[in-house]
Amino acid sequence: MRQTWRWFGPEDNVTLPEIRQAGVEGIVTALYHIPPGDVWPRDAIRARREVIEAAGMTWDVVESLPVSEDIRTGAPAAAQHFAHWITSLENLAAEGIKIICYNFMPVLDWTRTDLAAPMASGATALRFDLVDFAAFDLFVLKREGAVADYPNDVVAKARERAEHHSDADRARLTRNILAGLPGAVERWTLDSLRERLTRYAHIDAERLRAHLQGFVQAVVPAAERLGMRLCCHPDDPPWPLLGLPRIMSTEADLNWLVTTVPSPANGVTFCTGSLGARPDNELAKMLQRLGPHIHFYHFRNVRMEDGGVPGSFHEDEHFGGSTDMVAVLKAAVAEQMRRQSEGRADWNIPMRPDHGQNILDDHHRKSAPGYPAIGRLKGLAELRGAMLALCHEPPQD
Ligand SMILES: [Mn+2]
Repeated sequence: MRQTWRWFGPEDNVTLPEIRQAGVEGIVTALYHIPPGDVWPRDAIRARREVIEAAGMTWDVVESLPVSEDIRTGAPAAAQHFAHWITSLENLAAEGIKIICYNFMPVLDWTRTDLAAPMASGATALRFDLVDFAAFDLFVLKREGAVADYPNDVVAKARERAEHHSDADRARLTRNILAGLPGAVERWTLDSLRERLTRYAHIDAERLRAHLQGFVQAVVPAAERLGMRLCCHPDDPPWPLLGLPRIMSTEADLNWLVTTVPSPANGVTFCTGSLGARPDNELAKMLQRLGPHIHFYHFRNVRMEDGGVPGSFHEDEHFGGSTDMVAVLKAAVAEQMRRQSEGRADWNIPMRPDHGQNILDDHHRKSAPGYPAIGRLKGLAELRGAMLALCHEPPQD
């Protein structure tokens, strides 16, 4: 597997020379300043590629080429945005970038209630507390009908917690949850979130799936012609939130995607962190079965705290948590060997350590939530050791 690392561009406090020192081969990045729906110009792609190559690495994966809310909601602008997305693919392919990660999560990209939950070791980690989330939904956002989305005991606990919330508690919880919205958190208010939610008032899972199907039908033929591999990232966390449908949460969901438009260009990002928050996702077995359709790995481990769907969880160390990471890596190595034996050109699937806990100097350095330098370096180093051991062939004597 090819060892890659997510870089948020020139604004990222973790620099390219530092990433190179972590033993990274390839970079995963995006042109974050271009709004969803707009074309990525070829000269901007080239400039970014050249910065990465000057630092001794290659731009291996785009994460993400954003899918606009107009596409997800089936708004009139969707057809034009399909065309723009395809033009961006053409420009990326012309610069030699062939693996494109995207997601189809309505409104929220990812959701946590605590961005620095203390761990027993002294590390801090991202955490999702279902009671806190319900307290936000029911008593801060005050979403209509929200009470039906939570078990009775969760509603009771959320009510009790909300009664003891100070203004500062409510503000912190709101900020943490809004951090998963695309763009700067300062842009978002409860009213703008409510406005976004109303756009989905008549969109259920079936309707959203139809919009995803329309999207892949439009873009996959272009990607195939360009020799590219598209990979949809699963939902994080993998269940509906705030009444919004989510359709990339389970093995059945991922299978539906890859079979609805069968093509080597229509695949998935196998994110063990997102998928691992559900006990019914058996990751190593899922990887074996979905193997031929996986174009990108995110290796991360979560600890399910109650095993519920929805439930509470936190981001554990890469070899801690509820997922048997060695079993996952064994399955990934088997898929690599299978592709090599078939003569597939795409056997060297890029992987990246997806998130890390804040450890050591991470506590003093501002980085994107979940993306500290040292916590990820530790994760990558552990994953690299395990991958090398699993691929090692003893010398013949
Ligand atoms: Mn991921």
